[in-house]
Amino acid sequence: MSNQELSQLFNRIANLMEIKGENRFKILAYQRASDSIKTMTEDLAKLSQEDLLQLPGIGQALAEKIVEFSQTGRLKFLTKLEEEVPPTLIDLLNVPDVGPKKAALFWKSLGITTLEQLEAAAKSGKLRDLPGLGEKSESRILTGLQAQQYNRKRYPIPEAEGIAQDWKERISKQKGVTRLELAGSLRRMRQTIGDLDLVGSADDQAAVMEFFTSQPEVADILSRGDWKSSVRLKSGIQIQLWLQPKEKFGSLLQFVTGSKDHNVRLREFALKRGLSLSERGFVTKDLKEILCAEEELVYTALGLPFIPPEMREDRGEIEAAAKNSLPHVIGISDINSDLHLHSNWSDGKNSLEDIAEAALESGLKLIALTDHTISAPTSDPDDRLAVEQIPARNSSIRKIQTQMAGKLIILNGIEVDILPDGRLDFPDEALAQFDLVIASIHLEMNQPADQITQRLLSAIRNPFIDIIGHPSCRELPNSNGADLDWEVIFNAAGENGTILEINSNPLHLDLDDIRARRAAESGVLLAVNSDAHTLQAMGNLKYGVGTARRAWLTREHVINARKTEELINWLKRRKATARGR
Ligand code: DGT
Ligand code: CA
Repeated sequence: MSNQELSQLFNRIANLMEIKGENRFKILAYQRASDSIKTMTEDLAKLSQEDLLQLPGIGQALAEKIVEFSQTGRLKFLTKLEEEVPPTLIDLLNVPDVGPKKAALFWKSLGITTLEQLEAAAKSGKLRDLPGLGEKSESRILTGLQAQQYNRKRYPIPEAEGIAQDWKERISKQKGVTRLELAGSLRRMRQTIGDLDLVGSADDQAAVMEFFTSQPEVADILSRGDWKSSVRLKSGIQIQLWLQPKEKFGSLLQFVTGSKDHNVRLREFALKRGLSLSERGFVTKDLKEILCAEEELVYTALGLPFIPPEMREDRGEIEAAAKNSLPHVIGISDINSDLHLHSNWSDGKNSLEDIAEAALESGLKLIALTDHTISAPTSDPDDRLAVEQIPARNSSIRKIQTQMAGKLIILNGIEVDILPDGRLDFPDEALAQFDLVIASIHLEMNQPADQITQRLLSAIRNPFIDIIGHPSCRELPNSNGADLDWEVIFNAAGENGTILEINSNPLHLDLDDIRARRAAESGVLLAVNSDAHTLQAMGNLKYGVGTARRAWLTREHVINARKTEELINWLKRRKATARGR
């Protein structure tokens, strides 16, 4: 138990007491304690009750609670309070214009306990007639709620995936659970994840829901029912669990995988064919049910081929499926090369040997070792490769190429920096000796659109450059990256035959799905690379593949999903052109 946790706990108590309408002085005592604990330097968990009493603002009642919480991890007083006041009401206090009094009013007069219910009430005009409110106040609350939703934290895929897998395993082990799958944005491999969705089938749904909502990590139960429950964990992330009998599991999985827009379009498509579609199955015009135990059957019933989850964003996939012209998107097993890897010759953690072994083990046929050059902003200057070190690195690479001959093709590559003025930090003569050259921007990403577009264009037009690494330089979940004129970039990359990367680092996923699709439509060739600096990060390729699938890319569009001979011939032709200039 940290002081921070304790401070939050007292703040929570004060808020709940205020909503309940408790004595003002009692509330103030908790509020003050919460504030002062935040700034205390000694660890309160380690102090005895006597020592605690010496601290400013800590009286008998508070000292006892600190001791109880540090010894048991629980507080009976809070548990009781949470039975009296639904704890989800605290969320309402973050909405502009809503304080404890209004939260209490919404709860007591309209039965509102969650943000979702508050939004629904505001939308249907139910708040304006309450005492002390009005149309203006209602509209401010609605705007505030919508802004808040927009800002709600989103999680990088691996973090969300780790938590979801853990819960999937736990719930799967419960008695009578016959199916359990991850759905929602995680299954669609959206670039960031808002909340987690699990779907399943179980003999005793109520028992599984009881298990789900009573896990120790659960901070709040947002809703609870036999077929859908929603919780928020202490870490802040929310999880929804949806259950249906196994004969309806396919419909449920399809529905919860989403996206919402895809579902809306699919329902319209079904209606035109006389079928009403829901998460429970289809109903025909003469009220007969069609149940789908498997997800494929939902699409089959509509005369459609299966649509991969990553494509379900209402970006033309249903229309394409209806015409039987859905592209055959790439899968992870199509990726036979990784063209962006860092070793300990720059800021990577591993030796060339270890990387080669790991690549071989993961089934890759070809890798390019692409260490950073001198200007890359790694923390340590020793982590950058200078021109003078190239001969020594070349001979190390030759050694490993010989060792791996016949098993793994190893290309001697480099990742150069595109400097703020558009020049590269290695001269063309130095670049000419490499099998493969990536150029990337790492510094001064905030230049005006014109300038940074020109900067990237100079690299795209340089025949010694084969690939542009992480073209937008964005950092998820928040930054959008450089302000580039994308159409100009795509046209230039297409004309010059320069490859644009889909960087698979889950904090980049750059190009993103929409840009990658647009690039491919403009005739640009792409490469899905890991940009790994550790052996573990070599496994990130699956996230880049997820983005490529969301971008509707086929093997034709992705150079490292084509045969290795094709890749090598492509590079040979490019080098010949560069030398001929
Ligand atoms: P997220 O959580 O923001 O990353 O995105 P999703 O796609 O996981 O969305 P979420 O969690 O709000 O809902 C999960 C799925 O449930 C969604 O992908 C489709 C389905 N769904 C939710 N609400 C609706 C709705 O109003 N209509 C339809 N047709 N489907 C919905
Ligand atoms: Ca979700």
